[in-house]
Amino acid sequence: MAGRRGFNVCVVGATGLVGKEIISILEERKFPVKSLRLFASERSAGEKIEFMGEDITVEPLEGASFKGIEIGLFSPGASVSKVYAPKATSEGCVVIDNTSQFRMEPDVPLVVPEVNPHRIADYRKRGIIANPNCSTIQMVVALKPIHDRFRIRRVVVSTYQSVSGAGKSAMDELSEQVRMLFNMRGFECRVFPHRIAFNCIPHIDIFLENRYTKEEMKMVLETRKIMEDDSIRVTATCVRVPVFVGHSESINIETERPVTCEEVRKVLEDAPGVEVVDDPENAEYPMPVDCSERDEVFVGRIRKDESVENGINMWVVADNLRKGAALNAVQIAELLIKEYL
Ligand code: NAP
Ligand code: 3JM
Repeated sequence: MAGRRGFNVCVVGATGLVGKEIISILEERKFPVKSLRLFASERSAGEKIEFMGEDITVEPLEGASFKGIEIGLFSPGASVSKVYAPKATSEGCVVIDNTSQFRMEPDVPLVVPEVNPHRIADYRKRGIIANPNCSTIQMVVALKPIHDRFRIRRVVVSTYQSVSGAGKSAMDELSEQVRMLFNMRGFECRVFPHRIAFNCIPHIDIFLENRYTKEEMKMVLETRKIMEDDSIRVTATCVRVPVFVGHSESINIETERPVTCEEVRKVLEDAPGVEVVDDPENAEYPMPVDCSERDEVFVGRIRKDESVENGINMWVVADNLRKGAALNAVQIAELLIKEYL
């Protein structure tokens, strides 16, 4: 790799679902990588991961130096980012962090390139740019163009989140439970608090004092920060469903200005990063099986909420590992190098 033009990059959490997706998206989008270092826990140190035809050895994060690394793409979990993101920035590396650790800190920008790319400039404050939660990202990509045109007052969202959002061990747990159930054998619940196979669990992340989960409050607080509008009222119910990849959301919107489905459809058809799939007569609407391994946020089932004056219902699906995490982070890195580095 020596001699190639580009940036010295590292991926922290490189062996995880998000980290692996980041590595393949860097390659796929031809991100200008001069050198790539991969970090994970002691458990996977020494493993090899291929990048641009070369095997790169995974290094342990503990004790690592970030000197000379210009961009760090982090997804090792919040408690690990809490310690290692500040270490990396103190050694001159700009961190794009996928965890919830820094998202709500006022001096850390929280960025979705289709919505608030100008905020990337604030990376100078702490050296960190936060990537929002997967469910928030796909929702705001669809909400922003509607808000700009019709002013959103209130959003009621219910999510149907795939198990890949909870990491590789969660995907293994769903596969194993399905296998065990078909073989009439017993199984343990290690990642989820209940059986996830053929079930729905209305509990993602921890419960808070207000009886909402932390995942639900991420959607409320992050949406307001990204849209730069604290007047938008948001309420969420987040549910884990037995789908491997792809988060779905039922979104109800109330707007200040009068709105029709045709107008919403047109606004969304013209919006960056959105694809409208809405042909109910032919049974066409977005579904996780069709939207995984795709980059766009898919919107369908657009219809008037007939119970209020200016209301719209819609169904939004995206690949949570791509637009919900790795792709959004790489898009931020692309803008960072184009505009600022
Ligand atoms: P995963 O498949 O479980 O992978 C976790 C990764 O973190 C692995 O590479 C793991 O290394 C590494 N890791 C764990 N503990 C570590 C430590 N002490 N030091 C160094 N590396 C460590 O999980 P994932 O799906 O990739 O998600 C990882 C994190 O990304 C989540 O916890 C979450 O904070 C964030 N995330 C964000 C979004 C989003 O919407 N932005 C979506 C999904 C996840 P080993 O393989 O060595 O254990
Ligand atoms: C920890 O589907 C999910 O569970 C959401 C993704 C996720 C996050 C996140 O991005 O908020 C999984 C595990 C976190 C976190 O708090 O960083």
